[in-house]
Amino acid sequence: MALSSRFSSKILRSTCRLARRYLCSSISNNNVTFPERVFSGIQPTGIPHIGNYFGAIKNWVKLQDAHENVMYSIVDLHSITVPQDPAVLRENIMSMTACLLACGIDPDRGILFQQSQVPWHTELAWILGCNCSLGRLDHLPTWKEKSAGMKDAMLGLYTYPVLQAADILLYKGTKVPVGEDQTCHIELSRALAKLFNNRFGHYFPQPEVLLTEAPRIKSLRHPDKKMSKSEANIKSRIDLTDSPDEILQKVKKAVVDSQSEITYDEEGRPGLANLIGLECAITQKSPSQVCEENIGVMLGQYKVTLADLLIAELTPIKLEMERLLSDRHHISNIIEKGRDKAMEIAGPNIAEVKSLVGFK
Ligand code: AQP
Repeated sequence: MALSSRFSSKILRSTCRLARRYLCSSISNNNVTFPERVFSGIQPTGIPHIGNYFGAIKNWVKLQDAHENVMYSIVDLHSITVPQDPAVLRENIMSMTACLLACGIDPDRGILFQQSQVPWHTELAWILGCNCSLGRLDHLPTWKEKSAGMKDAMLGLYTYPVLQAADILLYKGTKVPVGEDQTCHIELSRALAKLFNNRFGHYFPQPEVLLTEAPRIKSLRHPDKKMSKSEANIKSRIDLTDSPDEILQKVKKAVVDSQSEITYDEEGRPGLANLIGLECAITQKSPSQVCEENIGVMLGQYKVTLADLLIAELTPIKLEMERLLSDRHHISNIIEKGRDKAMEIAGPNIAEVKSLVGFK
């Protein structure tokens, strides 16, 4: 009898707990609308190139005007999914911060912070990872591409999309500006948010992709591949710190076909299409407009005009970056303030997540 009454009161308690959880989740389902928050990140794996700039950073600056809550993270935890030299990584974090500031990211209007300084990204990644089947990660193209040439690919490289989901969800990010190649990762973030919500109560928003309009900038040496910080050949990319002469030389040497007139054909003439895409990214013209304006212009001459446009766009950024990097103390202060602001949002969120999971 005593046993059965203890048993029934235990059932009653757990039923109440379930009912409370259900009521809470249904209240949040019905009444909680998630405030809009834009979240994105960039890896400190080197000096940003014009692909990062036109594909992401320039758009981030615009988003500051259009949205009230924006958060941009220097995602150093992601960068160690491939080996990094500690001294170089330290330097890259400084230069990436300077670069974002020089491009126009304003730490007073949004939050600019270093991912590893907020310890809860990895904590939430673990919690989300415990709800994520291997099958969800196996097919992701970035994993397939990056691990393809590796003898022993590392676990971090495989699970980094889960960390990316944690980055966004830790702040209840609702809008994620990314290039098309990243959309499957945001899909994963949505799936992991849903799995968590179904199991523990409606807590996370479903983050949405904010597709960047800018084209994928291709390598200047291999126009079939995207421009990348980690490509060994520095002639394959134009870094934001390149001098005017370096820019001119790299554009002049960009791989194109042997025809000399200016026409736009992404598949047939990928090298030239990439260069025209760059002009469009700077001037907001359409490829057909660029071709019309360049009837009768020879390719060599077109390359020089494009280099001039790039030099005019990038030189003020380079100079501002140099100015900022001459006062490292100021940059460290900005990183510290960013951490504090990020922790103010992330702290209560991770506490609630832990409570929902049953850690407290
Ligand atoms: N070539 C590109 N064209 C357009 N957008 C690009 N992005 C990167 N390359 C191009 C966009 O830049 C943002 C930050 O990227 P990231 O540094 O976090 O990682 P990534 O995409 O892997 O860039 P990299 O340069 O290729 O770095 P590594 O070599 O370290 O992997 C993202 O929004 C990305 O879409």
